[in-house]
Amino acid sequence: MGYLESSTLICRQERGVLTLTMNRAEALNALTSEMLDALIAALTAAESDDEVRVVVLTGSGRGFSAGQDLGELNNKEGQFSVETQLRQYYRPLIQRVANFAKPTIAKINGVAAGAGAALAMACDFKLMDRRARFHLAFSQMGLVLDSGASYFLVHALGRTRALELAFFGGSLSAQDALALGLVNQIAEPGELDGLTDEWTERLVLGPQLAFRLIKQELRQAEGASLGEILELETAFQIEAQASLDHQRAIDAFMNKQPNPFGRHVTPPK
Ligand code: LHQ
Repeated sequence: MGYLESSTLICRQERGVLTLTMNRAEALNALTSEMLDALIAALTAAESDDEVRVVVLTGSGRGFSAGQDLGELNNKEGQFSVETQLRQYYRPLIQRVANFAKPTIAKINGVAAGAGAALAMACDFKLMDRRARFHLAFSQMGLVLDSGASYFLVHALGRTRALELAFFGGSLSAQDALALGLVNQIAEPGELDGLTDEWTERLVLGPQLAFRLIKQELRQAEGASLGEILELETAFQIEAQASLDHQRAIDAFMNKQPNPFGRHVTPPK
């Protein structure tokens, strides 16, 4: 299946991996409504496309995304308002990414600021170039957290750390983001492509049904009671146990063959 190209979003599909590259390098991929529309459209199409097993989100040039395009937002001639931007674009986009049925990777090649940082945090896995930074300067602009940033920060860090970062955080290095648990792994300069390929290969090989259901379990677990989660786990385990993927893994185990989904090891940090 082909993906509509927009000059502000490059869509490349290869061996089960759809890579979405935000493409306004001259503005550090600051998000315009055209780009936000293109992102939502591409993700909507990818969700029901069987040939897509993993989505990678990244930026062209030296930035991941500098967040909302401040020129567009403050263009008094235009019809943009904070409310329209948040309701019409960011809310559906962040929901779409956080609830996406397949694994997603934020390949953080450069600075991720404001809503650009929130967009990266909404992805399942975050791989970051050592020179990239999160720029969480919402309060520095006299603004509050938005685009899900308060949700992602408090769940990743707890209230005390989240408050500190949101009030005074400013710029956060990749090293600090790793130490705080905001990203999975850091790549040395020039090695982010290779690292991303390693992750996508493992995800493409893996059990797609189990991945989808595990994602839902963990999302639900963020807000549900233990009783509700035990019920959900039971329903999902019945479904997973009946899958061909489980049958293949069991057959391999019984016959002392290698696991069909490849190595199951935690990558070194
Ligand atoms: C930009 C931007 C940008 C336009 C760099 N817009 N052009 C969402 C929705 C609705 C309501 C309100 O809130 C939100 C949340 C948000 O996302 S608000 C926006 C949050 N983002 C920011 O506040 C980041 C603003 N940018 C910066 O502080 C710096 O550019 C950073 C620290 C990201 C990078 O600094 P440098 O590496 O020194 O690059 P630079 O500042 O020279 O930027 C390069 C170019 O990109 C420059 O254009 P120019 O024509 O002068 O070369 C910037 O104007 C442009 N750019 N961010 N958000």
